[in-house]
Amino acid sequence: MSALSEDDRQPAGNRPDPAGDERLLAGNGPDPVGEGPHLVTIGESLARLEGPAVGPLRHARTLDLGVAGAESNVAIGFRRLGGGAAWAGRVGDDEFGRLIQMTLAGQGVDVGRVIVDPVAPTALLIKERRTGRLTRVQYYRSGSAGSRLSPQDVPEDLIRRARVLHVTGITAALSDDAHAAVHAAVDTARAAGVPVSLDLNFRRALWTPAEAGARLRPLVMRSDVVFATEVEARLVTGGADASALAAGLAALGPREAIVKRGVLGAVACCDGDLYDEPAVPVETVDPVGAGDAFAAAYLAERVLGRPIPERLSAGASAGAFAVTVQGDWEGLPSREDLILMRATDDVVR
Ligand code: KDG
Repeated sequence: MSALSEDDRQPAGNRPDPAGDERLLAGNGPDPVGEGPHLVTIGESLARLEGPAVGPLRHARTLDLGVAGAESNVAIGFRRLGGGAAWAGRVGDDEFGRLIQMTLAGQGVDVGRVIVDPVAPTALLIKERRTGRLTRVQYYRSGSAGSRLSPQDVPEDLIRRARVLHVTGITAALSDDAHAAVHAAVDTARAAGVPVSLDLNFRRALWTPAEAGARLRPLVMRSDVVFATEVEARLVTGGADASALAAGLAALGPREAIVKRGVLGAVACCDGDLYDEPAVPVETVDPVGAGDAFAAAYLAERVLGRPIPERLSAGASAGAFAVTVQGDWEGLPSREDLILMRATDDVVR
């Protein structure tokens, strides 16, 4: 079952048009004039500080400054694959807020709907790569500008014209207002026939499993595409293994439920059919951002109407690229990169 038949359910304004798809495939071109971004996402982005090398942070003499944020990572990943993407959120009236806007704009993401909060600061995330495969994260985000996101901040007009709305459980965990903003964005998308994509993205530092389960389950029920790890899937459904969990998620409503399994790949339950996608073996430098990379590539292929196996394959390749590079989004692939990942010989270009 392809997204083309999915799109048959949508109002005419949201159906793919061949010219738009050409522009998407061309990659890195300007956003389609007058169409608005294909993907709209809303959430909190943070300034990111991390040591330059693997090891305890207390021994780092310097810290690298960058940008983090699950939703903005997806926007960048989708943009690198050629789609137009917009990120909406709140940042503080400070240097970190300006860094976030500048970085996303530099990656071609539409930041025209970002709100600069005059009172609250931009949030901060500190990353410690303890080993190549284990990263510890600490937040300084309580009371941040991003956590003050509210339903009034939702860019309804952009969402109505989009091909997909992407939201995550992180934003739903930040505050009651931010949770309401996620639902308001979903309301707008559903009313306009725009597919809703949800990554559960459970963060232990933000809420308990019970709280997360209670708030994420209704969001799953209102989504068309859901991404989760096995642990996250168990917050809202049951199942003996990843396939059963994917089926359990799909039984809550989404037509496409994807359970990501790290080095074991991913399984998906889409319109009742099960799919198994192996991971692409690579050397992991920093695992953070792999899930966002997967979602970005899956959604980029979905918007193009590609069949499920191609969406999953692109997601696995993008996830592999993400973990080979330090940083949450810096390693995200272009279309050309995606093809190279599947090359069987060493490639020099
Ligand atoms: O998925 C990666 C994100 O987790 C990271 O970029 C930062 O949004 C973030 C968070 O809250 O952990």
